[in-house]
Amino acid sequence: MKLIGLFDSPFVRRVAISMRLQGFAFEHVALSVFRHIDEMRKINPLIKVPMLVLDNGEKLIESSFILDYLDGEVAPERRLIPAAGPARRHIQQHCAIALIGIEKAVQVVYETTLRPSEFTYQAWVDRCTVQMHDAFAILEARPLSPLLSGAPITQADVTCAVALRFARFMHPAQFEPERYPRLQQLSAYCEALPAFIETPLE
Ligand SMILES: N[C@@H](CCC(=O)N[C@@H](CS)C(=O)NCC(=O)O)C(=O)O
Repeated sequence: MKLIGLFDSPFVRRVAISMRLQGFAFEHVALSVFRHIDEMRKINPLIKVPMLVLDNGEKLIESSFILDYLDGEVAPERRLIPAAGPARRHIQQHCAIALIGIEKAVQVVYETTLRPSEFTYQAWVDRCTVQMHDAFAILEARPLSPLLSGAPITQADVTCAVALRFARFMHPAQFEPERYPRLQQLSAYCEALPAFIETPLE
């Protein structure tokens, strides 16, 4: 399989980390949606990452659907989201909130770096920044992840840790060390795992 996209994309990074955790071999095709547009368009005319190209040539987009496909390819105990039941809903909703944190962090980056500075719409930046923090605050208010007391890792852990790492990296002034202590603890634990270390954001 080939995974298209850079690890500075949290959507790509969570797929790559999940693949490593689940033992999938893949070739990483490190193309940027901004710097390699022509090459990217040949592979994915939508110029979005991640894309997973299966060995039969089938192309999958949208990180949540890619992860769902991968979960379907492993034994039940290796799934990162269970196939059914309350735990599935809980983990999916946890991921959904973390993905909003990511999406808002990305929107601030796009608004402040892709537009000429005189066209930055500060009210939108402020709104997205508040929404980003609201998402992390909701996650922070939830119980500490069972991963930290020895439970198997889930997609909620992966996506939460990837989200916090990305948001902190992109917006360091927004994330003083004492903010979101539970999430920081989860992030520190996850970022020390081989699957995370082998998938560096920078
Ligand atoms: N919901 C999508 C989001 C993917 C996404 O927005 N990726 C960004 C990179 S972080 C991208 O492709 N940006 C290029 C663009 O939006 O034109 C997913 O989870 O895969």
